[in-house]
Amino acid sequence: MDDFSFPTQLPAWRALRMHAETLRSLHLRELFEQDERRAERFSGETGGLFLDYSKNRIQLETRSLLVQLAQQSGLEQRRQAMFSGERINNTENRPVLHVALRNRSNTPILVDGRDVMPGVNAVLAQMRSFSGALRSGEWRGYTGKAITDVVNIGIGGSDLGGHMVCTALAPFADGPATHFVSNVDDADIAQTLATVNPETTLFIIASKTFTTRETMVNAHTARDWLVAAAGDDGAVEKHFVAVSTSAEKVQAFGIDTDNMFEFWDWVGGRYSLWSAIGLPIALALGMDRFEQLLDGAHAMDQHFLHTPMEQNLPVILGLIGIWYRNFFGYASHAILPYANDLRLLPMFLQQLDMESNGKRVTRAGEPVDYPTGPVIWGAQGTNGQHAFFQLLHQGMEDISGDFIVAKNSAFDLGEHHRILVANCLAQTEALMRGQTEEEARAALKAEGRSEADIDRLAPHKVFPGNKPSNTIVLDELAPKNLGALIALYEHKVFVQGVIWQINSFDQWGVELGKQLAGVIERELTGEKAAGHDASTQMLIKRLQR
Ligand code: G6Q
Repeated sequence: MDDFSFPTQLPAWRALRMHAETLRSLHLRELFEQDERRAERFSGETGGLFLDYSKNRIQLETRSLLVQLAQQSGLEQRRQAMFSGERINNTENRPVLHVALRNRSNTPILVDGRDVMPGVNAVLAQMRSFSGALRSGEWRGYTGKAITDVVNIGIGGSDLGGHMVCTALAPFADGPATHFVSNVDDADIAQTLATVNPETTLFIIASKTFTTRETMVNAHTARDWLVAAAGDDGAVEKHFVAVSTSAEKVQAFGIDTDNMFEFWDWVGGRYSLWSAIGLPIALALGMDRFEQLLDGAHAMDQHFLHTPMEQNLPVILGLIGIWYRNFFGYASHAILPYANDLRLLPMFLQQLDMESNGKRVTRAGEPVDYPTGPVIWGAQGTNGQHAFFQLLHQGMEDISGDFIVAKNSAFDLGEHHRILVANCLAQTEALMRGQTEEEARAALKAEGRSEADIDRLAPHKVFPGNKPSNTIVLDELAPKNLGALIALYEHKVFVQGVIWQINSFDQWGVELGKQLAGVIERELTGEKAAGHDASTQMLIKRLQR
């Protein structure tokens, strides 16, 4: 399986390089003019998601060459390897099985000859019974009151997914209010604790390892706060639960393992919202809706597994990303949800994509000589239009984007939703078409400007256009299609990692800073600082208290 040839040596890569030359000079306007069936040729649908990728700098030949690249890269085999529990995370020697967490068909998935599904199902059952008890008021705090607020304490993968989904599905929430504390900055926990009541608050300590410094410090602060209010630590068992792979560490912290939700080392942090890390989602929305989220992701998994590549949406999105990154030199990709409740999606996808594919050696450890993961960033529309869209339209960077919009709104207040949708479509069209100097002049003339004004202003009103985007349309923003949307991106990232021949499932880059922080933390308390560069040394001195 692991015979590493660089993608740049594959025949399809060479063919794509030549093909890119013919497309470089073609404007998207021309591509639309040349083919009146372009929109239908370059769009597809699955699981309540419609993808229009026709506003990309591609032709039919591009798609078929990109699919050949995927085939020559061994995508089918590696996809099979992931779904069947092989240890594809080779540097940590682990399988990668977030797909097992939402394997609603319940077919066995074996790791070392043992089916993981009974364990997955047992934790789902535990989540169902706990969320039922808490939401119904049967589970009570230390003074006998029902729980009204849930504070999730976790960071990175143990924070972003749950936080994003709870925000995205807020209109469906009918349980306790959820809060997310992640930053070690005391401003985060202090401001959250100021809004909740110890008698009615449940803390979820979410940490795969149960050693993450930020999470442990926040967890201890929360525990002290509760114990101070309750008068003794007997209250802890009613107000603290843990989600972790380590029963010993959970116990050492003082949380009863009866109140612990297990997950497994084959779930990567940034892929873990489908596990008990999703407990805040189940508490806020109910277990039925959490399972709808899983259903949507499972449907996307099946689509990814079984659909021919040319119609396979995660494959297509991944390949288009490769096309711009490696053949046109685009360095960044924007995530632009036209749905206010999806405002945390750019941040979530930033971790998913950048932590997975921000790599510089192949799975075998050989340095790559081609660009890998792009910078992922973005914000919700229409807000972004009034902030950074200027650079998308007229700046010197080439940036591709994904626009995500729902057909229906959960609120349906008058004209709001129509205006939102109109802006989304207008932006993709404007980015694609641009505005020629001739058009700019005609528009100025129509405004009644003088010839001198027209000469002066026209250059500023030229938009080059030819800026590519994908548009993803959801029927509505609901648990099932949100599950499908997240899984779509997970598999897109997987596809790209396979083509770049990197390990998308480790994150060694996070470690170096962690180690150094431990040393500096001691030095800030007064221990003599040594072995730093002059800049760091000076700053330690300045920040010592
Ligand atoms: C995700 C990363 C990282 C991780 C956090 C929290 O893929 O590994 O973001 O989730 O560092 O780790 P713990 O869950 O172990 O506290």
